[in-house]
Amino acid sequence: MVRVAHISDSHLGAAMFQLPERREDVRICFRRAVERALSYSPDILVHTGDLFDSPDPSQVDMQVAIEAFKAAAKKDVMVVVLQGNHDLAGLRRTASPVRTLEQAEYVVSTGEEQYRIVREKIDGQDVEMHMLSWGPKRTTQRLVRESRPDGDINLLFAHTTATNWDSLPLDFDYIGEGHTHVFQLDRYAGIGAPGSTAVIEWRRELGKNRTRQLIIVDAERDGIEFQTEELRDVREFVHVYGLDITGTSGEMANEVIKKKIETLPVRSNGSIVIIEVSGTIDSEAESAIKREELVEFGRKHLNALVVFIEPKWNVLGPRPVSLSRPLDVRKSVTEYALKTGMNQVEELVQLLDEIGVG
Ligand SMILES: [Mn+2]
Repeated sequence: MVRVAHISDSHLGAAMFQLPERREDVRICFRRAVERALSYSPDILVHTGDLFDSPDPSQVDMQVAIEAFKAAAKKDVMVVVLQGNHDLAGLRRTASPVRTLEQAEYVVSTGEEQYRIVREKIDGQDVEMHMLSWGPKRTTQRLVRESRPDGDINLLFAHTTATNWDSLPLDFDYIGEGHTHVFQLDRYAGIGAPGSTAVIEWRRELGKNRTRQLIIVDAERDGIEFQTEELRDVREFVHVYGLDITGTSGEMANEVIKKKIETLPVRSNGSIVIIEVSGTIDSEAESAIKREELVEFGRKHLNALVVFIEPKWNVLGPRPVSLSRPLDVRKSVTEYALKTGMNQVEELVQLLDEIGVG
């Protein structure tokens, strides 16, 4: 049996909302993910790219990666790391920090190439690993399409395959990819994406049914089995969505948001609170919304590290719209309605017909 532990997208160096605390959280999340992965005693630990948030990581982040992979080597775990779009500067024209780790023999990667095949004898089986780092979309798709594995156990690891899962080649026992930051696993097809090891960009990772997981793959000649373990962020996130301020005045909107903050549970110190506010208001109301004051109130009231109000509302109101044919009333009204995001355009046009304008 060959056991693979699959993680991805750690983005060491990333700091949400420019918070230094977050930079440290991301490191802790990565360390924990590797620790959890090693606790399953895998033969291979694969990180499918974006280990670093930038191609020029800090010394500290480099050291964090080195320590984690040294711990893996101590347990005789082979470490495979792909180069992601964040790890690479200008597509292989300059060295990737993953390449630096590879040259120091902490990890196995794709070197100067985008695609590389490595064969290993594990537990008496010929294991063929096809590794695919980040590259141009069409090249990536072609490399996936043309891959011809020929081992007892065949694995494809990609930062992204840039291919729909139902169009991926069937001759691999497991295809593991990264890049999406959200966990997804097709146990029957043998295709998985663990998601990131921390919350990096909350708009991608937070939300209903979105998780980040460690994927453990047990591959044998005659079949494959999976285990998963959720990788929870070390920081608590409170994510509020669906707060609607349609039709309120600015003052009322402030009240609505403040009330919502007051109903939120005060949790552990230092949580990150994100409140998405939606609806349609006029521009006067919008300019009366006191975002800074609300954020400050929320931070104190909830003992939060940060409160972020995401303005997802639409604004109605006077705005310059130039019309192509001002004398064509019907056309102008339709254009105006479309450009200002008015609802019920069709009804409006029908009404114009009925009253004989057009
Ligand atoms: Mn990424």
